[in-house]
Amino acid sequence: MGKENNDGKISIDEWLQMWQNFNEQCIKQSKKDNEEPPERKLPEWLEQYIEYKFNLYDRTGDGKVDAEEFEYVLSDFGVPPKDARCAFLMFSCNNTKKVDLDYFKELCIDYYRSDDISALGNFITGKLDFND
Ligand SMILES: [Ca+2]
Repeated sequence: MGKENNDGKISIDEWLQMWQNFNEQCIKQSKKDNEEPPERKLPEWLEQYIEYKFNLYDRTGDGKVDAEEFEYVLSDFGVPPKDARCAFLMFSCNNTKKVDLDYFKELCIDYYRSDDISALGNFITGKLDFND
């Protein structure tokens, strides 16, 4: 898992290093086992973290996250309600997608593993500006 500094945040370098290590592990592993391609795999701790996040968002515990829940939880992280709502609309495809744990996982895989800046998973943090 990424090492934390005193500010409680993982630095970009640490984060990238962590993924590089993980990718190398996956590639080694998939060569050995002849398994599925490593692109969509997540480390065990991250799967657990995603479930934890999902449960955090799903305040009513009904197995899906709605815009109000998303907005409420993100406001704790300093994300403006307008941005949170907008991000929710993006990754829920205008509220046509039910944001349950399976879909949330898919989004997270996009977020963590995709280089595509337009991948919907990039919106799970509620951040709309990727330039900082
Ligand atoms: Ca809910």
